Amino acid sequence: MNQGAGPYPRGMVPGELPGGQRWIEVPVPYDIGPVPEADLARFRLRLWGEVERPAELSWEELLSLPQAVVRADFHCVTGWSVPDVLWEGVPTGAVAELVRPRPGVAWVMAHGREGYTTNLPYAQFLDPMSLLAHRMNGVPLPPEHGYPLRLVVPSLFAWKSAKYLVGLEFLSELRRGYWEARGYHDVGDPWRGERYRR
Ligand SMILES: Nc1nc2c(c(=O)[nH]1)N[C@H]1C(S)=C(S)[C@@H](COP(=O)(O)O)O[C@H]1N2
Ligand SMILES: [Mo]
Repeated sequence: MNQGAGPYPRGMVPGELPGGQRWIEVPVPYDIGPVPEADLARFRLRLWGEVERPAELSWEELLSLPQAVVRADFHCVTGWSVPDVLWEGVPTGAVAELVRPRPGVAWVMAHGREGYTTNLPYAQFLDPMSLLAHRMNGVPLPPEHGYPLRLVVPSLFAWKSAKYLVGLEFLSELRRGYWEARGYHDVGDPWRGERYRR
């Protein structure tokens, strides 16, 4: 099962199902509110917090950053997993290079346009599979899956993949996002069964 090397099993072998999960074909949209309107001309991604160079990126500036393609299984804490989702966008490492997080950064808070937030460890934010996706399965992100931009962190449960992404806040101390404040796990590694806090 967990075939990752070292003390922290990554479990990123495609087609392997974490415990307690079952396969379904397409992701079920989950939202805390109505799908927010989006206007690319007015789009801004704010990058702030414990960073050397805070930034605010327009849509064009975002697209001018390095681009990557990731194929990964998508695991939802409610028990479904979708195999082989194709995501295209900016690798999170390119974002970090741009803003230069300070040495003490340990967490990232992702902000969605409708007010959704989720915290994740900086290490998982920086996972080579993590990206700021603007395309899903070969087309622009469908509205209900986060148009125009979403954070995608395949190494963690799907609630960490914030849709309608408008902000990334770099933190040295733990602060909890929407579901984490309601008892969900601060890390959320599906391969470790990190669903809720004890
Ligand atoms: N902005 C925003 N992002 C969000 C959510 C949300 O309500 N708002 N729900 C999360 C939850 S709980 C899950 S399981 C996944 C579901 O992704 P999907 O809607 O693309 O299937 O999105 C996550 N990202
Ligand atoms: Mo969820």
